[in-house]
Amino acid sequence: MRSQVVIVGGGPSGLLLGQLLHLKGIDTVVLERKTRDYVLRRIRAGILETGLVNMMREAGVAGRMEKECYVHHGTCISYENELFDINFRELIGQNVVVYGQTELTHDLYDARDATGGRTIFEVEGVEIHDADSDAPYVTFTADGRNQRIDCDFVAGCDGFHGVSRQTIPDSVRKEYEKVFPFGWLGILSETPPVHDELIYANSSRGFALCSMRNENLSRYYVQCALTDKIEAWSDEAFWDELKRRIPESVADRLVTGPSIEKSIAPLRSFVSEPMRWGRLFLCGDAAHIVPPTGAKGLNTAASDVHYLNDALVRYYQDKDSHGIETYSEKALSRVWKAERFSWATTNLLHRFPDQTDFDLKMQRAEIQSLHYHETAQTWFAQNYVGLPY
Ligand code: RFL
Ligand code: PHB
Repeated sequence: MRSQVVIVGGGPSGLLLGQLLHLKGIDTVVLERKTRDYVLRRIRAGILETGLVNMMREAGVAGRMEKECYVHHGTCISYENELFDINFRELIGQNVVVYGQTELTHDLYDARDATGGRTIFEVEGVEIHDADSDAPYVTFTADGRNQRIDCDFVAGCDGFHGVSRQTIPDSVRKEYEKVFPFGWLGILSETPPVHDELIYANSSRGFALCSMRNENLSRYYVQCALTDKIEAWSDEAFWDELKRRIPESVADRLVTGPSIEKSIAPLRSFVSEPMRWGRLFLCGDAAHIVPPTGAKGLNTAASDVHYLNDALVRYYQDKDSHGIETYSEKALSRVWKAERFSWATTNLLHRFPDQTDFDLKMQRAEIQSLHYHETAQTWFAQNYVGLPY
């Protein structure tokens, strides 16, 4: 088999790239380790930056999103009972939208089906060969057969646990990592959201987040210990803990109900450099991870897709390889800014096991600065809605 671009990973990065390339007449095959249902069952991101919304439009897959998304003009932060709003519209004239990653991935799979894009599910043993030559190829097993696809380029969109990053030799690759000493316990429940904007809460019992998917689907998180087991968290224990971490006025109107999904995610910051090795490009979680506090994971994956799509289109349409040569540098420049924002918001809003009284005073002062200083709010707003590509 032959394809111009082999995309390893059928998550949002791989699918969005495939769709954008298809519109420019560039042929792709997507290789996905899981089934489509499995990919669509993963509950992940909920907040999209304008840049990603615009890319969905450019890819011709924004129809349902335009109808069903919720525009948020700001977000709320709380510290114990103090609650304040950071109004993006007033500060910088921009917004974000609430539209689940599950829905976005669904739309991208539907579009891929409609355009006849080739996707091979349940592939095993993917290996990327000769990525540092002019003739790379990918081997894998699917339907019980060993298969090979020859290609011009490989896009490694296979997430943090994928094979693409590991294909880059240790002598070339450098990884930067910070593991936070806590996780997020998240639940999804068919209840109305407690507020019309998200609430990021810092409390003496730890961080909490009130988020949502639609008017009868809420997503809530509480900071938890890395040793916590999901079975030990009953729904009742979750709701009790959440109520204690958000302002009383908010807790009083919280509607609780049975969880329809419950999971624990560890928090880490991670970047692997470079993001290109010969004809292999890393995109999204394959190259970097952010703690979810800044809502940057999917959005940063999207900015990688933007740079890579641009590079490949210039290569095929204009025989110009400048975009390819500068992909890693351009993508990483934006990645590190998203890393910084996610790391800073994580430090600002969580309680750390070794935090001293001094550290707590610093955190408090920083939250007050965000509450009362327009410059601090503007910085937050610019980063939250997403820095320009
Ligand atoms: P994905 O989504 O992990 O997709 C990678 C795909 O590759 C497949 N794969 C392989 N396929 C073939 N061969 C192999 N060897 C393979 N190995 C893996 C996998 O099965 C999978 O289908 O990476 P991608 O596409 O780069 O997308 C990244 C986003 O999923 C991620 O950054 C976000 O979900 C992060 N994130 C958030 N991002 C935001 O921008 N806003 C948010 O509000 C937000 N909230 C979140 C989040 C992530 C969370 N968790 C659980 C980590 C909230 C949470 C709780
Ligand atoms: C979510 O709704 O899942 C969500 C929203 C904002 C975040 C992280 C996760 O910062």
